Amino acid sequence: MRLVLLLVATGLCSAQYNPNTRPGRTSIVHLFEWRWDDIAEECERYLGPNGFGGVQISPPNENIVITNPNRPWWERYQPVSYKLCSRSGNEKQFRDMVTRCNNVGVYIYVDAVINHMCGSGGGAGTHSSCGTFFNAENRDFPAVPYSAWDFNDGKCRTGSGEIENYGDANQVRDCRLVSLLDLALEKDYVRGKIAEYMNNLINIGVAGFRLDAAKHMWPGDLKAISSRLNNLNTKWFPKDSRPFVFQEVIDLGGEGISVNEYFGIGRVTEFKYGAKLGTVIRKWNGEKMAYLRNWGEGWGFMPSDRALVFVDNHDNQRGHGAGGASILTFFDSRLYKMGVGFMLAHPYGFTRVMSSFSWPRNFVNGKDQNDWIGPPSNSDGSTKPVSINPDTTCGDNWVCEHRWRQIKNMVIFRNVVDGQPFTNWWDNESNQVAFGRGNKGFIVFNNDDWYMDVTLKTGLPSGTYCDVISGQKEGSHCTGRQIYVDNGGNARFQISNHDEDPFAAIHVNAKL
Ligand code: AAO
Repeated sequence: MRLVLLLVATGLCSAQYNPNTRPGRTSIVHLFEWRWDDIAEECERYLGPNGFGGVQISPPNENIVITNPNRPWWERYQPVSYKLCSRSGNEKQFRDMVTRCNNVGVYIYVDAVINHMCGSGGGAGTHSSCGTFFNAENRDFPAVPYSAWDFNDGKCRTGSGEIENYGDANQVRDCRLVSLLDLALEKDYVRGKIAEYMNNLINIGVAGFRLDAAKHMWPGDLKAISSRLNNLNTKWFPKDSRPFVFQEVIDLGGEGISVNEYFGIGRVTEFKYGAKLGTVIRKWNGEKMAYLRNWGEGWGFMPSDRALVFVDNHDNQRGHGAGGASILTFFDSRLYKMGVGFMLAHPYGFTRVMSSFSWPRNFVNGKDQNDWIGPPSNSDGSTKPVSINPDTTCGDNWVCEHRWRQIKNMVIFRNVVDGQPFTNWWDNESNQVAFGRGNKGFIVFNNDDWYMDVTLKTGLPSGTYCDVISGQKEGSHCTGRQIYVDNGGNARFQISNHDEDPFAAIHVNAKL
C-alpha cells in the first residue's frame, strides 16, 4: 500500500517536470516577441512538420506602454492587468494560436510574469497596451484588482525598497527587482488572482509556463500557487496532465539562493550551461572541447531531469540577466551553430532553442546602448509580421535561428536519438571531439585551428548517411556531404577548420 501511494505521489509530482510535448518531440523554441498570428502560421507551416515540440511565447498579458525609450522589448515584463492583450495580439488571436498550434502537435508555453506588476513610477495617465487604467504610484490596478495591500512594500527591509544584496534571500524575495512593484504572494487573495490568470490560460489550452523571476518568489508561495492550477485541457492532453513549469532562477553560485530550493515545483533554468558552453567553444580561460567529455552534472550542473537548458536567452543575448560576455548568440553565427548543435546532440536537460530579432548593437565602454530596442515594428509601434524569404529564412530583422538548416536539422537529430545513451566519445585532447547516441546518431566537431581527418567508431548501422549540417537528405540523395559507415560501424570524417560549419552530424533517418 505504501509503495502504491509513493508511486501515485511521484507520478503526480513528476508531471511538472514533463514538458507534455508529443512523443518524439524533444525541444521547444522561444519565438521572442512574435505576434500570435505569426506563431499560428509558424506552427502549421514549419514547427509541426520539422518536429518542434512547442513554443515559449512572450508574456501575453496587458503591460505598461513605455515611450522613453520608445517601446522597449522589456515593457512586456511590466504587467498592468491579466487581460490577454499585448503587442503580440488580443485574446481572440491568442485563442486562435493555441488551437492551431495544438492541432498540429506544437504546444504553447506562456512566459508568466507573476512576481510583480509594473515599475513604481507609472502614475495615472501612463498608457497600457489595452488602454486599461492603472496608477502604479498608488499601487492601484483596478482591472485585476490589486491595491496597496497586495504588495510587499511593508515587508521589504532595505532602505531603498529595492534588492540591494543578492546574498540576502529575504531581500531578493521581498524587495523590488529594478523598481518593479513586488506582489505579496503569501496572501491568499494574490495567490488566487494569479492562479485565476494561469488557469484561464490552461483552459484555453496552453501546456505550461516559464515562471519569470522565480528566484524573487518564495518556493512555498510558488508551491501553493501551482497546487491551485488545473489539469491541462483534455481536448488535447491526456486526462490528469499537469502543466509543465520551468522557473527562471539564475544561480551561477555564490549567492543566497540556490536552484535546488525550486525542484519541488518544476524544472529550473540552468544558467551555468550557456555560460560554460560559450567559454569552451570560444576557447577562453584555457577551456577545450575535450573537457566536454563529462558535460552535465559532471560540470556542477543540476540534475538533468530538473534542467531547462539553452545556449542564450532573450536577456543574456543582449547583456541583461546573467552569463556575461561568453554567451554565444546569432551575432557569432559560426560558433553559435556549433554550440546549439552540441546542446541538441547531448542528452543533458530539456532543450530550448532561441529565435531572436536583430538590432544594431552600439557598445560604449562595454555596454550596448541599444540593448532595449524592441521587435521590428511599424511607425505606430505595432510589431511587424514575420516575413519569410524564398530561401526559407526570415526578413525584416527577424533572425529565425530555428530556421537555420543546421539548427533545424539538429532539432530533428535530437528527436531521432531520444532515449539513446551517450556513447562512443572521442577527442584529440584538444578541440576535436565526437560522440554518439546509441545506434541512432553521431556528431563530430573540429573547433581546432587545423584540419581533421579521423576514422571513428560511430555505433551506427553500415550504410551511406547524409551529413545534416552541410546539407540534408532530400529524396534519395544528400544535398551536402555523404558519410560512409562500414560494417564495423566506423566512418572517416574529414572536416576543415575553414569549413562554413566545422562539424558534421548523421542519424538513422538521414540514411540513403
Ligand atoms: C526596466 C529597466 C529598469 C527599470 C524597470 C522598471 O531596465 O531600469 O527600473 O524597467 O521601470 C526585463 C529587463 C529589465 C526591465 C524589466 C522590466 O531585463 O531591464 O527593467 O524587464 O521592464 C535579475 C533577475 C531575473 C531577471 C534579470 C533581468 O533575477 O529574474 O534580472 N530576468 C527576468 C526576465 C527579464 C525581465 C525580468 C525578469 C523582470 O527574463 O527580461 O527584466 O520581469 C545577478 C543575479 C540575477 C539578476 C542579475 C541582473 O546576476 O544573480 O538574479 O537577474 O544579477 O540583475 C554575474 C553573476 C550573476 C549576476 C550577473 C549580473 O554573471 O554571476 O549572478 O553577473 O550582475
